[in-house]
Formats: sequence, structure tokens, C-alpha cells
Amino acid sequence: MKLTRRSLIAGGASSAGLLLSGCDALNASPAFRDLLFGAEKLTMAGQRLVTDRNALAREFSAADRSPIFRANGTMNPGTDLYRRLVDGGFADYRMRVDGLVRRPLSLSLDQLRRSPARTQITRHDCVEGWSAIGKWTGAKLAPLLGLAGLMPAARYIVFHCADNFGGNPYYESIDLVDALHPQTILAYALNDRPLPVANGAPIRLRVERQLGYKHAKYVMRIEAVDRLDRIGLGKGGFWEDRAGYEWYAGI
Ligand SMILES: Nc1nc2c(c(=O)[nH]1)N[C@H]1C(S)=C(S)[C@@H](COP(=O)(O)O)O[C@H]1N2
Ligand SMILES: [Mo]
Repeated sequence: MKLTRRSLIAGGASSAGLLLSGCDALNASPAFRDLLFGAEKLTMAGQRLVTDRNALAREFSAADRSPIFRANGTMNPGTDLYRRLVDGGFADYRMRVDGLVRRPLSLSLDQLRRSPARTQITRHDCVEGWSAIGKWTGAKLAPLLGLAGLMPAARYIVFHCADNFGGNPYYESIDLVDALHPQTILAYALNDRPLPVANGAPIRLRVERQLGYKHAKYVMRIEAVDRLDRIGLGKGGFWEDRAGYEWYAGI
């Protein structure tokens, strides 16, 4: 049997789908859904021709926020290691930064919270056809990569996650244009509260110019690499490897 995204997500997403979000009217619009699915098909080259990849994603006002920011995919990694981290209030959490860097790092949540931060209210668009607007606060990725010192050969940043989805570790990757983008943050807060477990506690990526599946939750390790074909099954991300999703999912 071909492993499909729908078979993997089983009941989780449908029950979450019962929650009302501020984007329900938007979600119901066929034109909007076509736009989301169509956006995934755009190649990076095509995207480059029509948009400036350094431009900011649209930001919203506090009043635009969805009443509930739904969760999707893994809602709790459920491993022994993760359970211990939750029980300890993430005091023992360390985010490793390694690979093609001069100074590998091991950062506590406190260190990440003290790093240069950004807060942004943005719209999250999932290929499954829903959107939600939330307020995210997190450490800007660019200064952390600066601290680690990217080697000249580094071309991509890989995010290794704590969850096994359908038995395989979730991972994602982005290029340096997105890694250094001002809105690319390692978020530790959603709507002024510590990031909930369902949304990727203690740290999840926000890469606002791309679709939802690129926003790795439960980030444990960040690796700078020169090529993606030796990571996972070779296509740069969990869904890219399993469901043929585009690696570059620009919106
Ligand atoms: N580690 C991990 N990251 C993940 C996923 C996942 O299952 N595991 N799902 C992705 C998908 S498809 C979406 S739409 C968003 C959902 O984020 P949310 O749970 O905060 O809504 O997380 C993305 N990042
Ligand atoms: Mo998604």
C-alpha cells in the first residue's frame, strides 16, 4: 500500500477540524483552496521570477487572530525522551546547531529566549486546505547561524524534530535565502503564551513565506549541510520524501 498523508493522519486532523478558526470563510472558498494547492506546484525558479524572496510575508493585527490556532500532524511526539522534557518544564531541552558550522552550539530554552527575537502575526496556510492567523514570538534564526558560524559550503539548513510520524522522524529543510529571512524564527510563544505541545513545544520553525508543512515543530537539532540527498530519503523533507510535496513551497 502506498503510504499516503491521509492514511497517516488518521483521525487527528478531522477532530481538530471541528474547531472553528477565524479563517473558516476563507477555507470554504474553492478559489482560495485552489490557490493553496496551486502555490505548492510553483517551482522555485518560477517563484523567483515573479516574487522577491526577501519580501516580508503579510502581517496582521491582533484582532485578526484566529480564536483557536488548530494543530495538525503530530500533536504530541509521545516518546520517553519528549515526555521527560515536558515533565521537567523543558529545563533539560537543548537545541543543537551543528553540521557545516565553525562553532557547534547546544542552546537551552533560556538561551533561545534571550537571543534576538521577533514577534509577528501571520497566516499559516496548510496544503490540506485550512489557514489560521496567530501571533508568534521566537529567536531569529539568522543571528543564531551567525553565532555558530556557517562554513562557506553550507547551502541548506535542516531541522530535525522530536516526533516520529508514522514511525519515521519528521524533518524539514530550507535554503539560506529563507534561513536568513527576517521573519524566519524559532518560535517559543504562540499568542503570548509558551508554545503548546500540540503546536510544537518548546521550539518550532516559522518560515512565513512557505506552506505549513515546512514549519517544523519539536525542533531538536539544526544542521547546516551542502546537499540534501543524504538527509532522510533525499528530497529534503518528510512529506517531500513520502507524498511528493514540493521542497520549495513558496506562498
Ligand atoms: N515535527 C513536525 N512538524 C510539523 C508537522 C508534523 O507532523 N511534525 N506537521 C506540519 C504541518 S503539515 C503543518 S500544517 C504544521 C501544523 O502546525 P500546527 O500544529 O501548529 O497547526 O506543522 C508542520 N510541522
Ligand atoms: Mo500542513
